[in-house]
Amino acid sequence: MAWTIEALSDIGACAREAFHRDGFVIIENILDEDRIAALRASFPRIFAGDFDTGVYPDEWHWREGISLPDVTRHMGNAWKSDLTIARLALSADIGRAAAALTGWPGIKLGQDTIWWKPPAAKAVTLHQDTSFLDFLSPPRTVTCWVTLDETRAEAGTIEYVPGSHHWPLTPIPADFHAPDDYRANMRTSAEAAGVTPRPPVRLEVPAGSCVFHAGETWHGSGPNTSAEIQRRSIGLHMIRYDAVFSDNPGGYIYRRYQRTGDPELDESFFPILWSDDGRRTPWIEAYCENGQRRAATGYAKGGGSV
Ligand SMILES: O=C(O)CCC(=O)C(=O)O
Repeated sequence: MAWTIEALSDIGACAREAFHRDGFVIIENILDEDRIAALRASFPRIFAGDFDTGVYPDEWHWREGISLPDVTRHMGNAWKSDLTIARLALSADIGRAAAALTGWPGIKLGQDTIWWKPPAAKAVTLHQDTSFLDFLSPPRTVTCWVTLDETRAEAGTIEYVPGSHHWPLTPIPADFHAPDDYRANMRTSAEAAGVTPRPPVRLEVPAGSCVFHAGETWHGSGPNTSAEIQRRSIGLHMIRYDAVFSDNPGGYIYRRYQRTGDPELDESFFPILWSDDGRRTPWIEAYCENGQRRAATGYAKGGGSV
Protein backbone atom coordinates (compact mmCIF):
# COMPACT_ATOMS: atom_id res chain seq x y z
CA MET A 1 0.00 0.00 0.00
CA ALA A 2 1.02 3.60 -0.52
CA TRP A 3 1.55 5.24 2.86
CA THR A 4 -1.14 6.86 4.93
CA ILE A 5 0.33 10.05 6.42
CA GLU A 6 -1.89 11.16 9.30
CA ALA A 7 -0.07 14.46 9.83
CA LEU A 8 -1.19 15.59 6.35
CA SER A 9 -4.82 14.52 6.63
CA ASP A 10 -6.10 17.85 7.87
CA ILE A 11 -4.57 20.94 6.26
CA GLY A 12 -6.05 23.94 8.08
CA ALA A 13 -6.57 27.59 7.27
CA CYS A 14 -3.23 28.63 8.84
CA ALA A 15 -1.25 26.36 6.50
CA ARG A 16 -3.22 27.57 3.48
CA GLU A 17 -2.67 31.19 4.47
CA ALA A 18 1.11 30.69 4.85
CA PHE A 19 1.29 28.88 1.51
CA HIS A 20 -0.47 31.69 -0.34
CA ARG A 21 1.33 34.48 1.53
CA ASP A 22 4.91 33.15 1.43
CA GLY A 23 4.77 30.62 -1.42
CA PHE A 24 5.63 27.73 0.90
CA VAL A 25 4.51 26.09 4.14
CA ILE A 26 6.45 23.81 6.48
CA ILE A 27 4.89 20.77 8.15
CA GLU A 28 7.19 19.00 10.59
CA ASN A 29 7.38 15.32 11.54
CA ILE A 30 5.18 13.63 8.95
CA LEU A 31 7.23 10.39 8.79
CA ASP A 32 8.21 8.08 11.66
CA GLU A 33 11.69 6.64 12.24
CA ASP A 34 10.96 3.36 10.42
CA ARG A 35 9.83 5.12 7.26
CA ILE A 36 12.78 7.52 7.34
CA ALA A 37 15.16 4.56 7.73
CA ALA A 38 13.48 2.64 4.89
CA LEU A 39 13.73 5.61 2.52
CA ARG A 40 17.36 6.29 3.48
CA ALA A 41 18.19 2.64 2.77
CA SER A 42 16.87 3.06 -0.78
CA PHE A 43 19.36 5.82 -1.64
CA PRO A 44 22.62 3.82 -1.95
CA ARG A 45 20.71 0.98 -3.60
CA ILE A 46 19.14 3.04 -6.37
CA PHE A 47 22.26 5.09 -7.10
CA ALA A 48 24.07 1.74 -7.48
CA GLY A 49 21.43 0.68 -10.02
CA ASP A 50 19.72 -1.91 -7.79
CA PHE A 51 16.05 -1.41 -8.68
CA ASP A 52 13.10 -3.36 -7.14
CA THR A 53 11.19 -3.28 -10.42
CA GLY A 54 14.15 -3.64 -12.78
CA VAL A 55 13.02 -0.39 -14.42
CA TYR A 56 15.36 2.62 -14.72
CA PRO A 57 14.20 5.96 -13.36
CA ASP A 58 13.50 8.67 -15.96
CA GLU A 59 16.56 10.70 -14.91
CA TRP A 60 19.72 9.37 -13.27
CA HIS A 61 22.41 11.98 -12.56
CA TRP A 62 25.42 10.64 -10.73
CA ARG A 63 27.04 7.22 -10.76
CA GLU A 64 29.78 5.84 -8.50
CA GLY A 65 33.16 5.91 -10.21
CA ILE A 66 31.94 7.91 -13.21
CA SER A 67 30.48 11.17 -11.88
CA LEU A 68 32.12 14.11 -10.15
CA PRO A 69 32.20 13.52 -6.38
CA ASP A 70 31.14 17.08 -5.48
CA VAL A 71 27.87 17.53 -7.35
CA THR A 72 24.44 16.92 -5.88
CA ARG A 73 23.18 13.43 -6.76
CA HIS A 74 19.81 13.57 -8.41
CA MET A 75 17.28 11.14 -9.88
CA GLY A 76 13.85 11.66 -11.47
CA ASN A 77 10.88 9.29 -11.20
CA ALA A 78 12.51 6.75 -8.94
CA TRP A 79 8.98 5.59 -7.99
CA LYS A 80 9.12 3.54 -11.19
CA SER A 81 12.22 1.77 -9.87
CA ASP A 82 11.97 1.54 -6.08
CA LEU A 83 8.84 0.48 -4.20
CA THR A 84 9.72 2.19 -0.91
CA ILE A 85 9.95 5.48 -2.77
CA ALA A 86 6.70 4.61 -4.55
CA ARG A 87 4.90 4.18 -1.19
CA LEU A 88 5.76 7.78 -0.33
CA ALA A 89 5.45 9.33 -3.79
CA LEU A 90 2.02 7.79 -4.46
CA SER A 91 0.49 8.61 -1.07
CA ALA A 92 -3.09 9.88 -1.31
CA ASP A 93 -2.50 12.09 1.72
CA ILE A 94 0.26 14.05 -0.04
CA GLY A 95 -2.09 14.59 -3.00
CA ARG A 96 -4.96 15.61 -0.73
CA ALA A 97 -2.73 18.10 1.13
CA ALA A 98 -1.52 19.57 -2.19
CA ALA A 99 -5.15 20.00 -3.30
CA ALA A 100 -6.09 21.63 0.01
CA LEU A 101 -3.23 24.14 -0.32
CA THR A 102 -3.67 24.99 -3.99
CA GLY A 103 -7.47 24.68 -4.26
CA TRP A 104 -7.06 22.38 -7.29
CA PRO A 105 -9.81 19.74 -7.70
CA GLY A 106 -7.44 16.80 -8.14
CA ILE A 107 -3.74 16.00 -8.15
CA LYS A 108 -1.52 13.83 -10.33
CA LEU A 109 2.11 12.97 -9.65
CA GLY A 110 4.18 14.70 -12.36
CA GLN A 111 7.55 13.38 -11.18
CA ASP A 112 9.53 12.64 -8.07
CA THR A 113 13.07 13.91 -7.57
CA ILE A 114 15.61 12.25 -5.32
CA TRP A 115 18.23 14.63 -3.92
CA TRP A 116 21.41 13.50 -2.18
CA LYS A 117 23.87 16.18 -1.23
CA PRO A 118 26.84 14.69 0.70
CA PRO A 119 29.46 16.85 2.46
CA ALA A 120 31.32 19.09 -0.03
CA ALA A 121 28.60 18.77 -2.69
CA LYS A 122 27.92 21.97 -4.59
CA ALA A 123 24.82 24.17 -4.80
CA VAL A 124 21.60 23.80 -6.80
CA THR A 125 20.78 27.12 -8.44
CA LEU A 126 17.72 29.05 -7.24
CA HIS A 127 14.91 28.62 -9.76
CA GLN A 128 11.14 28.48 -10.27
CA ASP A 129 9.77 24.99 -11.03
CA THR A 130 7.05 26.43 -13.27
CA SER A 131 9.73 27.67 -15.71
CA PHE A 132 10.11 24.02 -16.78
CA LEU A 133 6.41 23.48 -17.52
CA ASP A 134 5.63 25.41 -20.69
CA PHE A 135 4.64 22.11 -22.30
CA LEU A 136 1.69 21.68 -19.92
CA SER A 137 -1.66 23.38 -19.85
CA PRO A 138 -2.13 24.79 -17.28
CA PRO A 139 1.62 25.12 -16.61
CA ARG A 140 1.27 24.78 -12.85
CA THR A 141 2.94 22.59 -10.24
CA VAL A 142 3.16 22.26 -6.48
CA THR A 143 5.99 20.40 -4.73
CA CYS A 144 6.19 18.47 -1.46
CA TRP A 145 9.86 18.30 -0.42
CA VAL A 146 10.45 15.63 2.25
CA THR A 147 13.54 15.61 4.47
CA LEU A 148 15.34 12.38 5.36
CA ASP A 149 18.00 14.06 7.51
CA GLU A 150 17.79 16.89 9.99
CA THR A 151 18.38 19.83 7.68
CA ARG A 152 20.96 22.49 8.49
CA ALA A 153 21.93 25.77 6.83
CA GLU A 154 25.59 24.74 6.51
CA ALA A 155 24.61 21.36 5.06
CA GLY A 156 22.95 22.83 1.97
CA THR A 157 19.32 22.70 3.00
CA ILE A 158 16.61 23.96 0.64
CA GLU A 159 15.94 27.71 0.80
CA TYR A 160 13.01 29.88 -0.26
CA VAL A 161 12.57 33.55 -1.10
CA PRO A 162 9.30 34.44 0.68
CA GLY A 163 6.73 36.10 -1.57
CA SER A 164 8.71 35.37 -4.76
CA HIS A 165 5.80 33.33 -6.20
CA HIS A 166 4.30 36.70 -7.16
CA TRP A 167 7.24 37.67 -9.37
CA PRO A 168 7.13 37.16 -13.15
CA LEU A 169 8.18 33.77 -14.48
CA THR A 170 11.74 33.46 -15.84
CA PRO A 171 13.22 31.05 -18.44
CA ILE A 172 14.83 27.72 -17.46
CA PRO A 173 18.23 28.41 -15.81
CA ALA A 174 21.27 27.35 -17.84
CA ASP A 175 23.33 26.53 -14.75
CA PHE A 176 21.12 24.23 -12.66
CA HIS A 177 23.87 22.13 -10.99
CA ALA A 178 26.94 23.65 -9.35
CA PRO A 179 26.55 27.30 -10.41
CA ASP A 180 29.23 29.87 -9.50
CA ASP A 181 26.68 31.98 -7.61
CA TYR A 182 23.53 30.01 -6.85
CA ARG A 183 21.45 33.08 -5.97
CA ALA A 184 22.45 35.19 -9.01
CA ASN A 185 19.47 34.30 -11.25
CA MET A 186 17.06 35.12 -8.45
CA ARG A 187 18.65 38.53 -7.85
CA THR A 188 18.58 39.34 -11.58
CA SER A 189 14.92 38.38 -11.74
CA ALA A 190 14.05 40.48 -8.68
CA GLU A 191 15.84 43.47 -10.20
CA ALA A 192 13.98 43.05 -13.49
CA ALA A 193 10.69 42.88 -11.56
CA GLY A 194 11.64 45.97 -9.54
CA VAL A 195 11.42 44.19 -6.18
CA THR A 196 13.83 43.93 -3.30
CA PRO A 197 13.99 40.22 -2.45
CA ARG A 198 13.39 39.22 1.15
CA PRO A 199 16.30 37.23 2.63
CA PRO A 200 16.05 33.54 1.68
CA VAL A 201 14.67 31.27 4.42
CA ARG A 202 16.87 28.19 4.90
CA LEU A 203 14.77 25.28 6.05
CA GLU A 204 16.03 23.78 9.33
CA VAL A 205 13.72 20.96 10.40
CA PRO A 206 13.93 17.40 11.75
CA ALA A 207 14.24 14.39 9.44
CA GLY A 208 10.81 13.22 8.28
CA SER A 209 9.40 16.74 7.86
CA CYS A 210 8.15 18.36 4.67
CA VAL A 211 7.62 21.68 2.97
CA PHE A 212 5.08 22.36 0.24
CA HIS A 213 6.07 25.06 -2.23
CA ALA A 214 4.22 26.69 -5.11
CA GLY A 215 5.80 26.15 -8.53
CA GLU A 216 6.42 29.87 -8.92
CA THR A 217 8.41 30.26 -5.66
CA TRP A 218 12.15 30.85 -6.05
CA HIS A 219 14.08 28.05 -4.31
CA GLY A 220 17.27 26.02 -4.49
CA SER A 221 20.07 25.12 -2.11
CA GLY A 222 23.58 26.20 -1.19
CA PRO A 223 26.65 23.95 -0.97
CA ASN A 224 27.00 21.37 1.80
CA THR A 225 29.92 22.89 3.73
CA SER A 226 29.57 20.53 6.70
CA ALA A 227 32.23 17.91 7.42
CA GLU A 228 29.91 14.95 7.78
CA ILE A 229 26.21 15.78 7.46
CA GLN A 230 24.36 14.03 4.63
CA ARG A 231 21.43 15.93 3.09
CA ARG A 232 18.95 13.49 1.60
CA SER A 233 15.47 14.52 0.49
CA ILE A 234 12.69 13.64 -1.94
CA GLY A 235 10.74 16.25 -3.91
CA LEU A 236 7.31 15.27 -5.22
CA HIS A 237 6.26 17.51 -8.09
CA MET A 238 2.50 17.40 -8.55
CA ILE A 239 0.24 18.81 -11.25
CA ARG A 240 -3.50 19.34 -11.67
CA TYR A 241 -5.24 16.08 -12.53
CA ASP A 242 -6.89 17.75 -15.54
CA ALA A 243 -3.63 19.19 -16.94
CA VAL A 244 -2.92 18.28 -20.59
CA PHE A 245 0.04 18.62 -22.94
CA SER A 246 0.17 22.05 -24.54
CA ASP A 247 1.24 22.65 -28.15
CA ASN A 248 4.47 24.33 -27.00
CA PRO A 249 7.70 22.37 -27.52
CA GLY A 250 9.65 20.78 -24.67
CA GLY A 251 8.92 18.45 -21.81
CA TYR A 252 12.00 16.28 -22.01
CA ILE A 253 10.72 13.66 -19.58
CA TYR A 254 6.96 14.13 -19.60
CA ARG A 255 6.61 14.39 -23.37
CA ARG A 256 8.07 10.90 -23.84
CA TYR A 257 4.77 9.65 -22.50
CA GLN A 258 2.45 11.55 -24.86
CA ARG A 259 0.43 9.40 -27.22
CA THR A 260 0.32 10.65 -30.82
CA GLY A 261 -2.43 13.19 -31.40
CA ASP A 262 -3.64 12.95 -27.79
CA PRO A 263 -3.01 15.75 -25.25
CA GLU A 264 -3.93 13.60 -22.21
CA LEU A 265 -1.35 12.73 -19.54
CA ASP A 266 -1.94 9.02 -19.24
CA GLU A 267 -2.45 7.72 -15.70
CA SER A 268 -0.07 4.84 -16.44
CA PHE A 269 2.73 7.41 -16.15
CA PHE A 270 1.06 10.27 -14.26
CA PRO A 271 -1.10 8.58 -11.62
CA ILE A 272 -3.92 10.43 -9.88
CA LEU A 273 -3.08 10.66 -6.18
CA TRP A 274 -6.30 12.23 -4.97
CA SER A 275 -9.31 14.13 -6.29
CA ASP A 276 -12.41 15.68 -4.78
CA ASP A 277 -14.60 13.43 -6.95
CA GLY A 278 -13.06 10.27 -5.47
CA ARG A 279 -10.75 9.36 -8.34
CA ARG A 280 -7.45 7.71 -7.51
CA THR A 281 -5.51 5.60 -10.01
CA PRO A 282 -6.62 2.03 -9.26
CA TRP A 283 -3.33 0.16 -9.67
CA ILE A 284 -1.39 2.23 -7.12
CA GLU A 285 -1.92 0.11 -4.00
CA ALA A 286 -1.05 -3.22 -5.65
CA TYR A 287 1.91 -1.63 -7.47
CA CYS A 288 3.38 -0.50 -4.15
CA GLU A 289 3.38 -4.16 -3.05
CA ASN A 290 4.43 -6.09 -6.16
CA GLY A 291 5.70 -3.52 -8.67
CA GLN A 292 3.11 -4.45 -11.26
CA ARG A 293 0.76 -2.00 -12.92
CA ARG A 294 -2.14 -4.19 -13.90
CA ALA A 295 -5.18 -2.80 -15.69
CA ALA A 296 -8.06 -2.34 -13.27
CA THR A 297 -11.74 -1.91 -13.82
CA GLY A 298 -12.64 1.31 -12.08
CA TYR A 299 -11.70 4.05 -9.69
CA ALA A 300 -11.05 3.35 -6.05
CA LYS A 301 -12.86 5.74 -3.74
CA GLY A 302 -10.80 7.07 -0.85
CA GLY A 303 -7.51 5.50 -1.83
CA GLY A 304 -8.25 1.73 -1.79
CA SER A 305 -7.55 -0.61 -4.67
CA VAL A 306 -10.11 -2.38 -6.81
O1 LIG B 1 16.85 19.76 -2.99
C1 LIG B 1 17.31 20.73 -3.61
O2 LIG B 1 18.41 21.15 -3.37
C2 LIG B 1 16.48 21.40 -4.66
C3 LIG B 1 15.07 20.94 -4.63
C4 LIG B 1 14.23 21.44 -5.74
O3 LIG B 1 14.62 22.26 -6.52
C5 LIG B 1 12.88 20.92 -5.88
O4 LIG B 1 12.56 19.84 -5.31
O5 LIG B 1 12.08 21.55 -6.59
